Amino acid sequence: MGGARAAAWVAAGLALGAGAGFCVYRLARGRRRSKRGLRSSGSAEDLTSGSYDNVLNAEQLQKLLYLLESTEDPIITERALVTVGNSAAFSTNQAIIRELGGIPVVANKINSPNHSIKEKALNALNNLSVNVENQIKIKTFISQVCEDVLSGPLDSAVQLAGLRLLTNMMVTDEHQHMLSGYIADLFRVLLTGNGTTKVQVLKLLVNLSENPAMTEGLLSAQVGSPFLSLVDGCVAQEILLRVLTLFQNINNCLRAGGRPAGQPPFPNGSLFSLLYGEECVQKMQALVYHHDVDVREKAVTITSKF
Ligand SMILES: *[C@@H]1O[C@H](CO)[C@@H](O)[C@H](O)[C@H]1NC(C)=O
Ligand SMILES: *[C@@H]1O[C@H](CO)[C@@H](O)[C@H](O)[C@H]1NC(C)=O
Ligand SMILES: *[C@@H]1O[C@H](CO)[C@@H](O)[C@H](O)[C@H]1NC(C)=O
Ligand SMILES: *[C@@H]1O[C@H](CO)[C@@H](O)[C@H](O)[C@H]1NC(C)=O
Ligand SMILES: CC(=O)N[C@H]1CO[C@H](CO)[C@@H](O)[C@@H]1O
Repeated sequence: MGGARAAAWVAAGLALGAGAGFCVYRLARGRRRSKRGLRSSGSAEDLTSGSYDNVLNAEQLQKLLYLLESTEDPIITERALVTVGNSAAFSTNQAIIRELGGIPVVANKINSPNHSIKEKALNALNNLSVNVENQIKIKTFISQVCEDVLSGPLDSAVQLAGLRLLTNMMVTDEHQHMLSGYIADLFRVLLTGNGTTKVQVLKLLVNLSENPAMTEGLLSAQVGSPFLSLVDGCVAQEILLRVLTLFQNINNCLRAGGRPAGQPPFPNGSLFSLLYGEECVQKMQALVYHHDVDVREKAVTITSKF
């Protein structure tokens, strides 16, 4: 029995508690021993170590999902979510988990008040989301993920996990419109978050900016003048380059839409008024002399089209 299978059996055994479960647990450990030699580790390490080989079959996945649905124990919930997440790194399992009705079971755990469980549920959904059909099921929960990401503690593991999930969900145009109501909030997290958070929000915004249907929503977002602090030579390259790409994509969409910059008028403090304002023009011209060649090239492309 592979480690992952053992882990699921152990999880099921823990949940069932009494006789049968215990036998399952013994079985799992016994097989493990015979395969890999004597090990002193018990069930807990097996489930959380991530060292097992991810070959749960449908029956075992079903047990795991049942466990997830029925247990009240936060530690078992967390471990079951991690095991589902690891299993979902494999495309066959992504389909099996969906077919077993597992996506809502996992997604319901993002309601947990326990941040550790919330994060593990988001991580598992993240792995499950690399599948078009799964995305259709997961999109039901997008608004809730947005609420969690945007109102949750800044730079927290939950926030990052949620941002990664949203990024995965938006790699095609299909579900992007669902973020329309949250764009100003995303910019707020962009401006207040630390470097890791900034990069993750920018991945998402850069993807949205490729979609002409999102251009107006992006340009009208009230971001405020602090946004311009990101258009600056001293900003880390991985952030600066993404900000420039965002600008470039918006430019391209505006031109492709046959709408000259300046139309329609967006209010003061909007992304539009900042990107196309005098201060930004000056900052962009300074970036033409930046030490990084990629930054220079993007700045040249952008300023040549002002
Ligand atoms: C949250 O869950 C973890 C295990 O996943 C547990 O250790 C912790 O005590 C839980 N916190 C609360 C407040 O229940
Ligand atoms: C998700 O999949 C990746 C591999 O694609 C794996 O490294 C990770 O541990 C998996 N699990 C979770 C919970 O994210
Ligand atoms: C951002 O904050 C998180 C959580 O405190 C931390 O793990 C991460 O390393 C921080 N990133 C940077 C670039 O400081
Ligand atoms: C925008 O703000 C500037 C000052 O920052 C002000 O001079 C200008 O009148 C404002 N424009 C509008 C349309 O409110
Ligand atoms: C970072 C990221 O997810 N980028 C994606 C943005 O969207 C395009 C398709 O429009 C993908 O190819 C990228 O991988």
